Amino acid sequence: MIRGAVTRLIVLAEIGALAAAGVVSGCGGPEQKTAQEERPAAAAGDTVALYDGSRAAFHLAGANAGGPAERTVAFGEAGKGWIPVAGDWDGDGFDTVGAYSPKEGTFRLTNSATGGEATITFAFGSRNKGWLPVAGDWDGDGTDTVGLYNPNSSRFYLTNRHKGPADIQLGFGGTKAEWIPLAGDWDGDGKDTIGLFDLGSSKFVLGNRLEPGKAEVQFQFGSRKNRWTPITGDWDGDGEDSVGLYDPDRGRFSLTNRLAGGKAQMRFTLKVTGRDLIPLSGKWQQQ
Ligand SMILES: [Ca+2]
Ligand SMILES: [Ca+2]
Ligand SMILES: [Ca+2]
Ligand SMILES: [Ca+2]
Repeated sequence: MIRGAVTRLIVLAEIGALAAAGVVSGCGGPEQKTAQEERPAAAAGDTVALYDGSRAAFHLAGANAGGPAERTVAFGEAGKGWIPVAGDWDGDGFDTVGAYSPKEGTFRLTNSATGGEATITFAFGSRNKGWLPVAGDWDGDGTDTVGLYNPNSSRFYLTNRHKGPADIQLGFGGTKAEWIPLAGDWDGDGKDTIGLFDLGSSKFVLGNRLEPGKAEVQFQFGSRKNRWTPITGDWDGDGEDSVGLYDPDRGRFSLTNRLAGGKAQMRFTLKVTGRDLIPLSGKWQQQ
């Protein structure tokens, strides 16, 4: 499931705190791994993707490991400034893509793993106000829906249907930081909630209830110098979402399975060419 809504405005640099470790592996056992075994296994949980808005192309990773994208899905129109989203819009267990046009205030979503025409289109939010999309299963019914975050008021507007108006509204985080909105199931109770990432401090601030108030989980992951782009997902498939960062200069993802600071557990580059790539994540249907 997705969730890191992201803007092109985000300029990012480098995390000094992350060690040069790739996927964490156990201590070396006696057996030698064959080349076959060393290939990344099909992912148990969510994997990353990169959206190229100039080509309206979503490049989906088959595993959270270095290499080329497993599949490229064409969806939407190129060069429109759309922001990508992903979610399980029909509750079949797999995430598919979508996009939000801040200019039009319109979501376009597809249930097809191969993209194509939008299955669901609806207006939501204010036009031209710079609102940012999120997606999640707010009511825990197994189907993801969308939401919007207004950076000017630090307010979320979430809907449980594939249309507006919002069923849930809440203020979260205040307006003093450069927040990027997030969503995920941080506590594994089957319901997604919201969170924020502060670009200026590389701090994640997450809530487990869709109510205004104090964040239950706060931690710094990555370096405050970097301004990398946040993403969220259940990388290990244990039912709880955690976070990650994307470094657009090096095209590198740094993911963790914990809601805490420290070293990334997975660090890899998804080999995709293109400029202004926006990261996202989901449980993609394997080919
Ligand atoms: Ca689906
Ligand atoms: Ca739902
Ligand atoms: Ca939850
Ligand atoms: Ca997890």
